[in-house]
This record gives sequence, structure tokens and C-alpha cells, in this order.
Amino acid sequence: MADLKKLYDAILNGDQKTAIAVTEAALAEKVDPQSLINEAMIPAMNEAGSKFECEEYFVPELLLAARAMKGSLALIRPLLAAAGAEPVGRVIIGTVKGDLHDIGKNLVASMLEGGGFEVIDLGADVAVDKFVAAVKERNPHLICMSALLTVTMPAMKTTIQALREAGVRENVKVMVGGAPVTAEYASEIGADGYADNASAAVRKARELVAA
Ligand code: B1M
Repeated sequence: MADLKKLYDAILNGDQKTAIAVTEAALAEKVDPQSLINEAMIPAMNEAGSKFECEEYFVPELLLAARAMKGSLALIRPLLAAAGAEPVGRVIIGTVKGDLHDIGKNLVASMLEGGGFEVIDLGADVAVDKFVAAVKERNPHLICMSALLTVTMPAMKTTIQALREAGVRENVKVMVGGAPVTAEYASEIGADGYADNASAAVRKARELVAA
């Protein structure tokens, strides 16, 4: 029986060693990796965020929680990717300029891979020019931008404008997401799609690529 509470606590307390051990044990028992993510890992990161907001946690505690989450995710990512079928499209993904949050973006990237997409991951803190150059060089069907900070969300709009100015906006669909991003914001900045979690991102990506 997977110990979800132990995994939750290990991530919340930034205990990477225990997080990895519990994840390994759960995977050995063939527990669905999605349930580890949705029922223990994401709730633990959300609680870390709440503690940060009420000044019970500070940046070092967030970093430790993120490190523990990444340790577990590293074990889970190959399983998510292996679940995929035939390639359905090419995606460029990145967290926008000024934003270092990459856990959600990595999860979306893994789920897209698992959904059969070829994924080119530009990483975090991706400059507008880098997105534009990647679109020109790699000719993707879809560009995915993630932002976790209200102050970095505007970089999504700037990137869409830059794609337009470079004459490549019509060649590619744009999807945006991340905790502060909404469907309204996505349509306001001229994105083609929005998703509020990694599974929804795969569904939306399929829809956009098919269109
Ligand atoms: Co930061 N941080 N952080 N942080 N951090 C938040 C985002 C915050 C909400 C915490 C809080 O105050 N409650 C707050 C933002 C407030 C705001 O903007 N309104 C915040 C802040 C303020 C900051 C700093 C400014 C703190 C400081 O230095 N004073 C700083 C900024 C650094 C920077 O980026 N320039 C900072 C730094 C950090 C760490 C580096 C310590 C660390 C990140 C480590 C890393 O990612 N490598 C960190 C963390 C861990 C968090 C929280 C606690 C957790 C984020 C996370 O990984 N969640 C976060 C609080 C929270 O979110 N509850 C917080 C788990 C992840 C799976 O969820 O990323 O939302 P998420 O992704 C989801 C969906 O959003 C969606 O799918 C994912 C899976 O379901 N999704 C997409 C994401 N991208 C998508 C793209 C799509 C579609 C869906 O299509 C393209």
C-alpha cells in the first residue's frame, strides 16, 4: 500500500531522501504514478506555498520542498513518457523570462511526451528571443508557455507579440498556463489555448494541433 501521507510529509518537510524512498516503494508496488502526483506531491507543494504566504516558510524551505518533489518526479517522469502512443505533433515548452518555477512546466512536458508529442524543452527563464528563434528553427505545431508569478505573466503577451512581429505567429498555436494564469487572461493576450493542469494541457494540445 503506497504511503501517500509519508510522501506528502517528506515533500512538505523538504526531505528528499524519504520522498525518493517512498516513491520507489510505491512504484515497485505498481501504484499509479498519477495518484502520487495528484494526491500527495501537488498538495504538498500547495501547502508549502500556503506556509510561505503566512511566513511560516521562507525561500530555503520552498527550495527544499522543490528539491524533494523533483527527486520523486525524476523517478516518475520516464513512466509518464513511456505511456505514449505515436507522435502527434512537435511542441516547444518553457517557463517565461524572469520566472524560475519549472516543476509544473516539467510535469506538463512529461505528460505531453506521454501523450505522444515530441517535446523540446527550453527550460526556465526563457527570453522572448529564444522562444522566437526556437519557433523559426524547429517549426513546432505548438508553443507552450508557463508562468507562476503575476509579475512574469506579461512576458507571455510580449512573446506572442514578438512571434507576430517575426512573421511566425500564424505558423504556430500558443498555449499558456501556470497557477496565476486564467482562460480570460489567455484570450486577452491572444493565446490560442489555456489549461489549468497537466492532463488538461495534453487534451488542449491535441485539440489545438488537430485544428
Ligand atoms: Co515560488 N512563488 N517564488 N518558488 N513558489 C509561488 C508561485 C507563490 C504562489 C508562493 C506564495 O506566495 N504562495 C508566489 C507567487 C505569488 C504571485 O506571483 N502572485 C511565489 C513567489 C513570490 C516566489 C519568489 C518571488 C519568492 C522570493 O524570492 N521572495 C521567488 C521568485 C523566483 C523567480 O521565479 N524569479 C520564488 C522562488 C521559488 C523557488 C525557487 C524557491 C521554488 C521553485 C523551484 C522550482 O520550480 N524549481 C518556488 C516554489 C516551489 C513555489 C510554490 C510553493 C510551488 C510551485 C510548484 O512547483 N507547484 C508556489 C506556491 C504554489 O504554487 N502553491 C510558489 C507544483 C506544480 C506542479 O504546480 O507549477 O502550478 P504548478 O503547475 C501546475 C499548473 O499550474 C499547470 O499544470 C501544472 C501541473 O498540474 N501548469 C500548466 C503549469 N504550467 C502550465 C503550462 C500549460 C498548462 C498548464 O500550458 C502551456
